[in-house]
Amino acid sequence: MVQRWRIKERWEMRRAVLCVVVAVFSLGVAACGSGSSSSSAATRTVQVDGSTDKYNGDFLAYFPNEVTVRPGDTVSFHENWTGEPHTVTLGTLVEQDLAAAKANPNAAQPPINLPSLFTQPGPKGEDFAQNAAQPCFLSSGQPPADENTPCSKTQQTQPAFDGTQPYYNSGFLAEDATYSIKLSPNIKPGTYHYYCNLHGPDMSGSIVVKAKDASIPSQADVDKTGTTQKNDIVNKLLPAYNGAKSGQFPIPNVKNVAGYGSPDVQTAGINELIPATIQAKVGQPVSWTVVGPHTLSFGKAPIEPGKYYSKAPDGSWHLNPAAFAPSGFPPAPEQNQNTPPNAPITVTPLNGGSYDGTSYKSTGVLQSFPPALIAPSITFTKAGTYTYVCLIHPKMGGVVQVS
Ligand SMILES: [Cu+2]
Repeated sequence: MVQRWRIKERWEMRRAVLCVVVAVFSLGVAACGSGSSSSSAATRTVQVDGSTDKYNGDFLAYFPNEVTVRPGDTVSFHENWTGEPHTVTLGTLVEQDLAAAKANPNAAQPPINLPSLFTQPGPKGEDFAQNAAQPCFLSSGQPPADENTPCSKTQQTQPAFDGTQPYYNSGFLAEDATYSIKLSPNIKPGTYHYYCNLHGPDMSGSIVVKAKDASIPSQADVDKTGTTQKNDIVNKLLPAYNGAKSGQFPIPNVKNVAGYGSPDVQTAGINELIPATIQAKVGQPVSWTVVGPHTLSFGKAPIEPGKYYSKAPDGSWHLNPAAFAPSGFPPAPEQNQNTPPNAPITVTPLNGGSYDGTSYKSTGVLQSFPPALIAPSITFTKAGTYTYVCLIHPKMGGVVQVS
């Protein structure tokens, strides 16, 4: 379990520069205003992740993080694809995990005991874990412990959520997926928590079930609360973003970054190459300090950015290994899994050799999180304009102008 959590961490949890692990629990922002009190069943939609016009980024959050409904109503989740994979996972086992994490917010290893979206790296690299990536709705017992074993087909048929099921997992939410939870007419009023089984307690939310005849906020109110919560996060990240764009970084000797964040914001990241255009000279290496899980990929890539997953006919989800593998780059340095988050920042260089623009060249996925960052470099051997992208995060691209 310890190792498994670290895999999750490597994806996102330690993205912020100089971070101190601070657990952020949903704050339960109360939606107010007049809403529906009709006796017919209502649907309320929650956004998973999202975007902003201020920068290209991701949000490890649900907007809003609390939604109020009644027995018999439906909560719909809409996945806004930023390249960060998510689930909506709930049930009494999730409540236990979340309660344990909340009771011990400074734990180096949050006590998450349920399956996580990705496998541990094997000989073929990481892949989706089928016990977490495929839907699973249990009325008793535990999800399969084996990463390659999905729940049975009958367990993948979704019943109404009645609040007593131990495990109720959407599975991986692909681009633009809508996942709906119909609440049983018999569900007890109360608060039901859910989380993303990749990003853990930091990415969680709650469904507040009121009495059958209660009034609930309208969808417009729900949307407004969600937008306010998202804007609050954006406003917290903007100073770091603007600083980076003007060349100010908290780490010495950093000029170019691939991905960025702030130690004050655990639940969102900036997926940009800063600066967007790098001026370079023939024969002089260009290097990037990577923050997050990113690739730097030049030339004709095996996939379109963000489209690194696929569903097989048997319902299993898989990562595209070619998308994540290095090409014309040495393998990424091993990250020390036991580095405490508050250790001093280290930047490990990764020499990608030379490039003349004629081939596909990619770092492969670099899992580069504070405090252990990776800095790939390339030496361009010909003048010209070189465009490049990250294959995980759509719209994360840049240019190197070499003279
Ligand atoms: Cu990226």
